[in-house]
Parts: sequence; structure tokens; C-alpha cells
Amino acid sequence: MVELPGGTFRMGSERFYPEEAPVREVTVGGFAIDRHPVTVAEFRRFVKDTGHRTDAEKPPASEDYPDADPELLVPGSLVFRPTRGPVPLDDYRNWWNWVPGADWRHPEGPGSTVGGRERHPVTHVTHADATAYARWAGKSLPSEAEWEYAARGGLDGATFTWGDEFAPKGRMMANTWQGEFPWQNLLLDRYERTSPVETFPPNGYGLYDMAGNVWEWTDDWFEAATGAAPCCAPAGHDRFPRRVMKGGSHLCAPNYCLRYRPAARQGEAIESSTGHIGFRCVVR
Ligand SMILES: [Ca+2]
Repeated sequence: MVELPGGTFRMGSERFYPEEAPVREVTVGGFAIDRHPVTVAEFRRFVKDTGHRTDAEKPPASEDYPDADPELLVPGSLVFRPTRGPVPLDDYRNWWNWVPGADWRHPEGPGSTVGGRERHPVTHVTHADATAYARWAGKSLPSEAEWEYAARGGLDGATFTWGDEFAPKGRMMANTWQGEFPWQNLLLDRYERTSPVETFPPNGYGLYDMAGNVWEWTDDWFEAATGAAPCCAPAGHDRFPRRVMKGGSHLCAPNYCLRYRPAARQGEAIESSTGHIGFRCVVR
């Protein structure tokens, strides 16, 4: 982990999406934060030690989905599939597929494995799964302010965690989506899905993957801002409250979701798990 002294910083942005505004001064106390998102290998140790079964490995409760065909209430999770060409961007069902059998060990569904991906961020974890891991590790999930303070790496007001230019001198600084989402992935950063943690340069605080790769859960509730339609976050059932997730993912593209920035935020239903959401922990 990296120890950070407390401090005051400018949180938010007024240059991109409405849910990030206004810019305001926020003070956080000192804390330590994981150097990178929790990996598949780290999560496996937790599961071996505790027998934890993730939400994606349990059938959804029928009372939460009263209108659903009971035969469809089997364990599963949301898996991204690129489309063959441009599609309307206002319906995430064009690219998010609910796949029975998808979970953290099978990120693309049955038949897929995490073999060779031990150093990738764990995915298909709900907020409750992340909280259980944090408790086991003697840690907590970060608040949104702590997460953003850490992500900025001391660069007050910068657009990205590394500065104001997306690709300084042509260098890719994070695992995002280059090209037209959700069909044309140019792979300038070489990764179609998740990437091993610490593949891209750290920020000014020595923290890796604070932008792109996977969204990360925080412990803050998300209050929907005016006019802020969820983008990359399948909002899930309205009956579930939402928590803030930060950092953007490998599926964030400028034409749809320019959210691989420290100020960016989305609300995600707490029972949702997908192939592009993970987490990291803090100790206060
Ligand atoms: Ca990529």
C-alpha cells in the first residue's frame, strides 16, 4: 500500500459530464491505499481462506425480480460483447449480455478461465463482495473523496491522473478504448479486455491503474445528478440503490464515455457485477 498524508484538493470537474460538477474544495484525512486494484490471485486467496461465494455465483433472489421467468434466475453476470458495427448508444443492452455461469473465475462465461490472468484485476464482484474482501484483509473500501484524492497524485485540477494530455508523446498511459465504441477497438494500448496491474505508468503517488482497466467500487452512495444518464454502468433494477464507482475502464471511449479521469464517476446498482468493475482498498 501507499501511505498518503491528508490534504485539501479540488474535487470534481466542470468540463465534461454533469454528474462531476461543481468543482469544490474537499479535505481528506491521511490513509493508505492499495498500490493497484485487487488482483485475481489476491481474490483467490480470500476465497480459499473464507469460502466466500460471490453474488454472481448465486441465483438472483426471485423477490428482487418478480417479473422474471424463474428458470432464468440462475447464477451469472454481465459480459461485454463488441457489436459488428455502430449501434445506438442509448441502450447498453446492445453490448452488455447477461451470461449464465459468468463469474470472477469465468470472466467471459463458461469455458473462459482466469488462467494467465492472475495479475489482472478481479472482476464480476458486487459491492458486497468487495466489502467482504476488504473486511477479511483488515481494510475498507475508499470513500469517493479518498479515491479521487489518491487518483490525482498531487496534480491539482488536471484532466487525467498523469496530466492534461491523453497520450503524451504518443505514449498510452492507461488501458482504455481507442476507436468507436462499441464496435471498433483499435487496441493502440494493446489490450482488448483487462490488463495486468502495473502495466501502465503509475501516477504521482506511485499508484497504478487509477484510470482505465476496471472501474472501482467506492463506499459512497450515488445521488443521480440532473440529466446524467448512466453510460458504461448498467444501471440495473431501479429497486437497487447505487454506489459510486470511479476510474473508468477498458471500455471507456471518447465517443461514449470519456471517464478515465479522476473526476469521472458513475452510479452502479449494488447488486451488479460485470467484467469491467473491480476495486481496491484503503486503511485509515
Ligand atoms: Ca484497451
